[in-house]
Amino acid sequence: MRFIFIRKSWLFFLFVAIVMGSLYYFSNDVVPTFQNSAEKDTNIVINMVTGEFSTTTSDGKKIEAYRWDPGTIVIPQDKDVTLSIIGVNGEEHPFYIEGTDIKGTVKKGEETVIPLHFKEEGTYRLICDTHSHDGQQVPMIGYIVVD
Ligand SMILES: [Cu+2]
Repeated sequence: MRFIFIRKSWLFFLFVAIVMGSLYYFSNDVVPTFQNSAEKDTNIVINMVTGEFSTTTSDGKKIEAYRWDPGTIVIPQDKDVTLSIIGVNGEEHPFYIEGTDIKGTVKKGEETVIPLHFKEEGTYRLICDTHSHDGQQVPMIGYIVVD
C-alpha cells in the first residue's frame, strides 16, 4: 500500500512539472513574438522599383510604359513609413506625391529613400513628372493608399 502511495505522488509531481515546464516554455515563446510585431509596426519599410513594359503591336508600332512596382501600396495612417525606391528601368524619374510637398528623383541604379507620414486617410498618387504628361501613352503613376 505504502509503495503505491509513493508512486502516485511521484506521478503527480511529474505531471505538475510538465504543466509548469510547458507554461514556462510557451509564455517565453509568445512574449518575444508580440514584442517583435510591435517593433515592426513602428518601422515599416516599403520597397519599390521602377520597371518598364515594352511591346510591338502587329502593325509594327512600339508601345512602352514605365511603372512604379508595386503599383499600389497600402500604409497605415499616422505612422512613420519609409518608402525605398530603386531605379531599374529608365534613367531618371522626377516624381512628386499629389497633395503633399514631397518630391525627388529616382535614378537608375540608385536608391531613393522617402520618409512618409500621412495624417489623413485617402489615396495619394505618386506621379513621375517625365512619364505622365499628355503625349505619353501610359502615365507612370503609383497609388499610396493610407488606411
Ligand atoms: Cu518616369
